Amino acid sequence: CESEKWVLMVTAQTPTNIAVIKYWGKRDEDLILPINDSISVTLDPEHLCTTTTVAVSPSFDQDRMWLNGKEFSLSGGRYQRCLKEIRSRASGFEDEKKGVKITEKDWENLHVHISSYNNFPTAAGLASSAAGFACLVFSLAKLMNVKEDHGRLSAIARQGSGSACRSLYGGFAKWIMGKNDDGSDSMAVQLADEKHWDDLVIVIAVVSSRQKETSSTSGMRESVETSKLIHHRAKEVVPKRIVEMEEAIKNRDFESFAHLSCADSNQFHAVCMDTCPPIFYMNDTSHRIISCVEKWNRSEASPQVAYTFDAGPNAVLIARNRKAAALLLQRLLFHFPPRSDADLKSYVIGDKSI
Ligand code: 2P0
Repeated sequence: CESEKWVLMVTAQTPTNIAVIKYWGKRDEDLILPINDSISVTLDPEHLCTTTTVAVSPSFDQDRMWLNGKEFSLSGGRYQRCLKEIRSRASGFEDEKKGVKITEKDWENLHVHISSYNNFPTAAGLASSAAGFACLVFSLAKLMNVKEDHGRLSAIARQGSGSACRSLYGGFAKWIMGKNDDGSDSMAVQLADEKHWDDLVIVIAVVSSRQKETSSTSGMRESVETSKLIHHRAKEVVPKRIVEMEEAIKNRDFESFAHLSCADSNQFHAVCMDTCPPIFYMNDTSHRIISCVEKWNRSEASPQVAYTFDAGPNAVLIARNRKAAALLLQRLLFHFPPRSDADLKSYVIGDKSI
């Protein structure tokens, strides 16, 4: 490095994604290799996204990270693995005007500072490692001039958090579980871009902002160890659903999309119940939302809204179009009247136009 006075910076923004065919269960905990494929929809960047700035300078004496302005330890294995994978693929960089020259070898001794912000309250129970790791890997790859495609980068983000690999893409993404023991073929691909099915409106109803009692990582470990249903699901059910869901997305077939999303969410929660001891992510309000949507869908000629619940009680509701979304909000406000202004703010609308 010719000069000691420079700082190079890259900023990137990555939205979170919501699985409609769920990832639950690993076959390798260290490499984060799943037992089944999964499919997700990525939210608009304006909502539930992470913005990360990464910087490198010869004057930095160690790798450091800040999350929402607070320093955060980078010592965890998942962060270390992502940093190592990106560093090992770094290329040289030169900017004559700025007097910056970094050779491939220099990256081994240069340290990074990482600052990451979520545009949603971390306490809202929606904090997602998916957007965080996807953004970290993408911004570091840009900073270090890594010449890999999105698929390879997704395989690195996967080692931070499984669901993160799907957030490298907008629109719809599929995480292919892969067959190799080293994880080299376990990566995400884009099924359709964000323009393909832009009628859909995603409404997130925050049922509880409390931190979940069982983390996804330990929950899925316990399911793999104790549930019989999870193995039947991974082998017999999900492979067929993946094919059907890809077809539904390709054809913008909302009826099949809604049927598959709801069924898959319900089976994922059935697996949680089949775990010993059972894991309860949904609560009574979640169940009431399901009943409300099911009843409404059955009263119409075809479904208006799909629901899906992750490892928590919050409802992710996917309306077939803006009209259905407006009716959905009316119904939610009628059945679950807000008790305060704070409650009203909890209706997060995943579409800037409504
Ligand atoms: C998913 N979830 O497909 C599923 C559905 C929750 C329910 O991915 O251990 O935070 O970091 O790989 O990705 C949550 O699990 O777990 C998750 P790790 P992750 O979105």
